[in-house]
Amino acid sequence: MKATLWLAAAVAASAPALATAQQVNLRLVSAFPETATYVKHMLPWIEQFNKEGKGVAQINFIGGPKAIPTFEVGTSVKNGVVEMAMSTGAYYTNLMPEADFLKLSQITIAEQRKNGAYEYINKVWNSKANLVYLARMVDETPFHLYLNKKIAKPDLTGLKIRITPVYREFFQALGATMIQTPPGEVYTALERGVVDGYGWPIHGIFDLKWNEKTRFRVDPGFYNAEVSIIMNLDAWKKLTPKQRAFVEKQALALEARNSYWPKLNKEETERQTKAGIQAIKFDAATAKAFLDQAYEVGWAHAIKQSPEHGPQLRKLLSKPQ
Ligand code: 173
Repeated sequence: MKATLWLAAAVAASAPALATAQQVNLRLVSAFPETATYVKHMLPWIEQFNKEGKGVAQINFIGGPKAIPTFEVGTSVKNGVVEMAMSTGAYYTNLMPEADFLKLSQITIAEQRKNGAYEYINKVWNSKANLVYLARMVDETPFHLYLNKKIAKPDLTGLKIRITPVYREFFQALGATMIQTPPGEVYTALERGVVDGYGWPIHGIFDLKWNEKTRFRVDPGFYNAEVSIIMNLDAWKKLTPKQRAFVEKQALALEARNSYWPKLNKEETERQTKAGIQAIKFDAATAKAFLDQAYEVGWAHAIKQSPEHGPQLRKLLSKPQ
């Protein structure tokens, strides 16, 4: 809370949200540390946004969790402390449980825009959290369980695992003891032996040097990592039609960069092998049961948390049968 208040004062002094009627300045924070792959991926997009948006709209990148702590980013955008953020829904489930459902999507954001999912997501994000869901900038990326102790089957009894809401129901079903931390605290938790492992996507474990403290990766991966740009709804409504069209165009341009992820994921898998991280692989039947269980517990929890939107989102986000 203190950090948020400090930032509120600092940003209020720095740049007014509405500079002129023609050009709007949008302050953006990242829920991920500044050394994360996601920030590296986003910065060239902001550069392009600002180059093409002269006289229309500009993004002012404020920084990462040092400015606003990871799990407070959603509230800060909801309340308009900043206009925009790059975050995953798991970090703002305090606003609405639906935030974390997007990890269960089995179709790409391009397909979600075609089948009505994107529109539905926006209805929920608008009405429940005062947010606009602008662009999904990470897609087609599985999560994995990384471990320092070997397991022979999907049983995490007696193991302490670092989680976020992404993994909670699944790892709990596998018997784990769980500790929630933001990304910025994973290294220390591993170093001190506070945890025996952690959940994270297939990419990015080198960004914060977790490879130094990681011995195993469990295959297969599960779900579909979601990282998106969200925006304060009031700030969105204040945009002129021209500004809105520009922001929408840039949102699509960011999503058009998503072909990057499958390529990176292949490289990162090889990099992990070279770094001595051993894959723990289950036989085909066990792997299938592992994946089925991940989605079953994920959707069961979603529908329990949101009887209104859970079933609809399940239909819209799942692979057509
Ligand atoms: O912190 C996390 O493990 C997490 O929830 C997440 C979600 C999407 C991308 C990367 C991490």
